[in-house]
Amino acid sequence: MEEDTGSLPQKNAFSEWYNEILWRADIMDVRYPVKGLYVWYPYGFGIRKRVYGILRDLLDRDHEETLFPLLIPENEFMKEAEHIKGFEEEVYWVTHGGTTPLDVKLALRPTSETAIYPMYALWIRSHADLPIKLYQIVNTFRYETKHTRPLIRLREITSFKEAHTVHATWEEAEEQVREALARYREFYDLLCIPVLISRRPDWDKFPGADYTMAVDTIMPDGKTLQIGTVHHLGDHFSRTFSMTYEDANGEQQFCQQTCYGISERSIAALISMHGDDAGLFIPPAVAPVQIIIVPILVKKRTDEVMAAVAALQEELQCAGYRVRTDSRDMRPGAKYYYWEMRGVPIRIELGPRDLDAGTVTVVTRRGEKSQVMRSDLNTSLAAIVEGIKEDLQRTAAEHIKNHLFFVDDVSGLPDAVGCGVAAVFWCGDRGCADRIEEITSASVLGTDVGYEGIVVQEGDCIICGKPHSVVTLVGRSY
Ligand code: 5CA
Ligand code: ZN
Repeated sequence: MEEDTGSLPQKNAFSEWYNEILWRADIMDVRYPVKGLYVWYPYGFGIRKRVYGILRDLLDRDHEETLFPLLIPENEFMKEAEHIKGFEEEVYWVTHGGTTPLDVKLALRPTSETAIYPMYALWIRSHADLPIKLYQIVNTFRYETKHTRPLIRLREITSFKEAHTVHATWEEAEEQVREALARYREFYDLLCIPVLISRRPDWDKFPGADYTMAVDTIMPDGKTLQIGTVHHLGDHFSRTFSMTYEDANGEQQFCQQTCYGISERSIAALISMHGDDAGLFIPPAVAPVQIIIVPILVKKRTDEVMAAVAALQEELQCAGYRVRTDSRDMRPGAKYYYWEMRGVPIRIELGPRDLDAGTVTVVTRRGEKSQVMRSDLNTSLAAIVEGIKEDLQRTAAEHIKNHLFFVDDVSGLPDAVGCGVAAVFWCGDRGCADRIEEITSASVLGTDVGYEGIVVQEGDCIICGKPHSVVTLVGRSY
């Protein structure tokens, strides 16, 4: 790993901060010699492991995990017209096996509809086989032409969680969309990341979907990041892949489907939302190291302190914490700096003075310091962990509140969108949306907005004045 030299740019220079923290905090090495492909450092992968552990737990309640092949034959990939059109510029093709040209070209999956649905067609016979709710966590490939960025816009998405469900009726699929959104909300709650949910305009929906619901958050620079999507696929794919079931009356019906995905953008959001000028701040639930113990050593009493530190580490481990001791031969201050950069939520210092007083010194990543009786440590730590979670949630909620503006006059639109996200009334007309996008150089993100701060109501379209227009979000997005 790299030597720490110089300091982290301030977080308000977000783009520089983001690029630097990725290597300073051992998340990603961006020097891999293929554009859009990056390498996880083990520490970053440790965060990923816990974040995806939470996602798995949430889905495993009523989904099953599976694994489909990476390669998709051209003939399957080319079946669904809209889907092809949406992805044709982004697909990597495998054309040769060694020096032999392949009879059928193979696509590296950009997403797995066309890998999974031909198999679903074989599996589904009757209504008794439904619903199906499967997911996989895999790598997918997209030849992105927009500016690539680690964790945000990748050409190999390493951590693509995609769920694919099949239902008997359109309404049941719609219910699944709602459930998936609720599950995503729960996921991001656990990561202390507030989200804005909205229905993407028709021209921005997933290729082959009836409609797309998107989960966005607001990054430190006020730009939005789409950190999840849930698509109602209707029967678009089931018609092309002949996915039918026999209903209770013995008639063949087309299946109704949904799919929904989350990528390592969830980790980009985690890093960006909670980090500060000193580095990362990882919520305890997903921190690879939750507690770092730093022994304060004074020559004469080194052995005594080290013995107490070993006992403490053992005790905390037994209590279920992910804990490490930093016994490197370095100044304590340098160790503090090191672990703050990596976002460890709790530091415990233990030195001769603590020994004498029967205490330890607990310092949160926010810098709150307390002297805790060794005998009360377990109870105190539980409260401190809870306090950290609340702190992160509160700070993140503030951030969203401070970057979301109600705008009812066109003249206020550019400024609002320059700082964050604007909520405006929009009639649903494409021409008015184009005008909004022209004025702001931003995008209409969507309607049917789900965010507690927005009491959805009707008003006059900000462009044409048409009454009974609905709230829509406008923002610059990554
Ligand atoms: N098949 C559907 C649902 S699984 C699908 O592919 N939807 S998607 O295209 O919207 O992708 C799902 C999520 O993956 C997006 O919401 C976004 O958060 C993330 N994502 C999409 N493209 C990239 C990319 N190039 N790099 C990182 N994350 C991405
Ligand atoms: Zn209008």
